[in-house]
Amino acid sequence: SLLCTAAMAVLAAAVPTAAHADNPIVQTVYTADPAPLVYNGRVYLYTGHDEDNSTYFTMKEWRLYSSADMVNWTDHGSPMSLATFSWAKSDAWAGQVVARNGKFYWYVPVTNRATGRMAIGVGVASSPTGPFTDALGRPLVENGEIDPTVLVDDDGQAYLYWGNPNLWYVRLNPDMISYSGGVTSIPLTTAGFGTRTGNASRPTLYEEGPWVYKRNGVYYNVFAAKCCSEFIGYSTAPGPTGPWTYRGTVMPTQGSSFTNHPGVIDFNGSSYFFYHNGALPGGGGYTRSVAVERFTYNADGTIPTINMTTG
Ligand code: FUB
Repeated sequence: SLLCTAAMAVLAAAVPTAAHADNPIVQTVYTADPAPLVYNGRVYLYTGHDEDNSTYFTMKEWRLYSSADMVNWTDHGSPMSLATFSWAKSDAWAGQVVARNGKFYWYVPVTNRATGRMAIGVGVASSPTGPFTDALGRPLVENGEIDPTVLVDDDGQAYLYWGNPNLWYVRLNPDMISYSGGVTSIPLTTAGFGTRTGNASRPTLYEEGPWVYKRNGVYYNVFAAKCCSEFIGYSTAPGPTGPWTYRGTVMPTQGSSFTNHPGVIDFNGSSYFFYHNGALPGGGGYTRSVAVERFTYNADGTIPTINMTTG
């Protein structure tokens, strides 16, 4: 398998700029939970923002970077924050943006002030760079769980998946901000999500951070496994709702962040795996940095083991 570190760019602060450097992609602030979107010949990289000197996931905004070549990156600042959602109290955690209907929908987990529980909100914009506004004025769905990912299938049916400690999905309507049918639990079987030992309440490796996509007819669910020295594992399925089969490790436990978080794209003929670690000075579990590795799928569609640029 080809594992090659893509040359990355240093990013200056708020002013769009372009320069050249290695991983981590962003070297001016701490970033986490990379969510790449390929749109109109560019990669848009949506991230969380860890505060300096943070001692928890005290995250108040999301940030955006983009590139046409995976080398030179533009800093687009913060197009969405907790303040976007009047009902959100805290915890601007891991989200994903999808393009549809000429709009861009940003699904994020935040704590609902009224209930104190994690809920999924939706930001919407007419440009990938925002500005994003609250599409609903309330959560799309709320069950105390986190980390939304969205797949729009070839037949137009969209699915929102999320969850920790469980894994859930709903079928989104074409408007992308409502859903039909109930909130459905995906069975966390060991065949589907691997075997975890030493934690009776969590028998499978699935922890959080699902990233669901379809490639060559195969549905992939790449996820953070086995807290709390997370590695990245993945499962595949013949359809969007399963049945899932655990396929093994994508990225071993490495680096100084005890979480990791996947984002996978194909762009300009290459495949890229985004993740986070603690590679910047002062970095660690609550001061993370997003990074990327170029990789090549095996001939049978399986994903090779991908190692971090260490940190
Ligand atoms: O960044 C806050 C949380 O940490 C995310 O929601 C999880 O995926 C983990 O990365």
